[in-house]
Amino acid sequence: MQIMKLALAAGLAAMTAAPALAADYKEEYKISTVVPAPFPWGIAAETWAEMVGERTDGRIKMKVYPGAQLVSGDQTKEFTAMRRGIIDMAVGSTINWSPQVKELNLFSLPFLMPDYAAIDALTQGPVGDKLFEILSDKGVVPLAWAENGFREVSNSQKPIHTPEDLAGLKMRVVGSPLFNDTFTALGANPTQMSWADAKPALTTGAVDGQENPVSVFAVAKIYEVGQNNLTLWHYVADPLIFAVNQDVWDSFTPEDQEIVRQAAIDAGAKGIEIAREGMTGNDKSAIEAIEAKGVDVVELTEEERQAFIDATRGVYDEWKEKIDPELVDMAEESIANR
Ligand code: X2X
Repeated sequence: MQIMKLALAAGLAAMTAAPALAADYKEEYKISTVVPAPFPWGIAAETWAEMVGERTDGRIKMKVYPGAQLVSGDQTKEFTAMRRGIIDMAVGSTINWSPQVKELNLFSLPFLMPDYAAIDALTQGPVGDKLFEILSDKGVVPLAWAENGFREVSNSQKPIHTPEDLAGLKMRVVGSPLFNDTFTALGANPTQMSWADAKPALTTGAVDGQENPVSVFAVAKIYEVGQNNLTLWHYVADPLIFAVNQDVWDSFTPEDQEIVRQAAIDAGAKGIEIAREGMTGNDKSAIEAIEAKGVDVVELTEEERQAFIDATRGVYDEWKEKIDPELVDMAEESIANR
């Protein structure tokens, strides 16, 4: 009898603990991204969802909705939608959230980050902490970083070695007026457009060129729509941020919050690794694969790159003021000490 009572008590305790809490959870949590797997960005988001599913024994089910479809394809509305709870979570580019979070324009300051170590010095240092504080004050819970990548410039007209080569080219850009200013300073003719509209515009020749990481250029097969010139100028890079709407976050138990956070960190690390694959040191296979598609890939000399830095210096100074001079100082210091 005593044993039965104990067994019954233990059974009741087991029944009330996990399932009662899980009952408050939604059937599905929607993660917004712009691109799906096999883009590194989509893989990062998928990995997050998988890890959370496994580590919570299915208590939290997350699903990736690519193409910014939860905001009708307008990627610059993603942050607002997440803040308002129209979408639950996102793995989003700093570029796409910069219209609402001006400090995220930091990563789009032309030629701020010379190499991958510089990106890491920002996201993994005091600048990253500060940006997460700013996001937290805006009703979302930032968890971890991943990476879209260094954005390189392509076009259908000619190899680009100097700012003069960009003169008059119609360029598709996205996200922030900072991009308009940068390309205007270089003599190009920039036009803002979503990712959904970009490939059609390249296909019809409505625009001559675009800028995106090599991984996006390759997976989206941008070389198939006449973009046979690609210049590796590393002018900006867009990290990705994993974040969750505040109310959704608050609805999770502390234990599950920890799982969701750690999974974002782990998925982010994997995403960064994939985003950089074939891009560095002895392994340039990602770039060689593009060359094999008939793309003329230009790597700028230090001198050539300097000409672009000089031509965009005024834009950098002007936007440093707009973004937050102290934050940009902190970023410059983190990069100098990397
Ligand atoms: O639209 C783009 O260029 C993309 C896919 O890189 C972003 O979402 C910033």
